[in-house]
Amino acid sequence: MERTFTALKPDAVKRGLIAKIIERIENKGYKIIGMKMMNVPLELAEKHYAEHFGKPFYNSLIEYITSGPVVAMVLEGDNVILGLRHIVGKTNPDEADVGTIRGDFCTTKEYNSIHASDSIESAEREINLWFKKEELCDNYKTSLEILMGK
Ligand code: 3AN
Repeated sequence: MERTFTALKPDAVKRGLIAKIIERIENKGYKIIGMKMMNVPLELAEKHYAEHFGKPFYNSLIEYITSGPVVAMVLEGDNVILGLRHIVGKTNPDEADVGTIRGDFCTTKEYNSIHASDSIESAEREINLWFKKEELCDNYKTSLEILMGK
């Protein structure tokens, strides 16, 4: 069972898209084991986007992610890292398929509504960066898990 980190970015929160986006995640069958709404401290933003340091869009990326609340989550599921990236769609919403979150809800790379970890290594790093172990609720079964005897 894999885990990934995802965050609904400030544009998604401000536009009232929290429920619509989470509905897609839950409909797919991914289990939410951590969730919090928070303003992102500058230090956390810089650590999260460390790989983009020095790129032309770095400063605006940091400014944007710290500009309003985000909804941070940890999800669990079979191949959830790759599966969630498919639901999220390509970085550029103009190229993201219709039916994906970015394809359906946004129009710019800068404000592309949602972040999702892109590899096992990133997922582990980002989960540990954003959540304390005790903030994760991995002690319950979903109805699907109960049905499947898991
Ligand atoms: P993704 O979020 O699809 O994994 P990354 O990791 O390449 O994409 O980029 C992280 C974030 O940086 C993107 N979600 C987007 O908000 C922003 N970003 C990436 N490329 C650009 C760009 N060329 N111009 C402006 N913002 C960008």
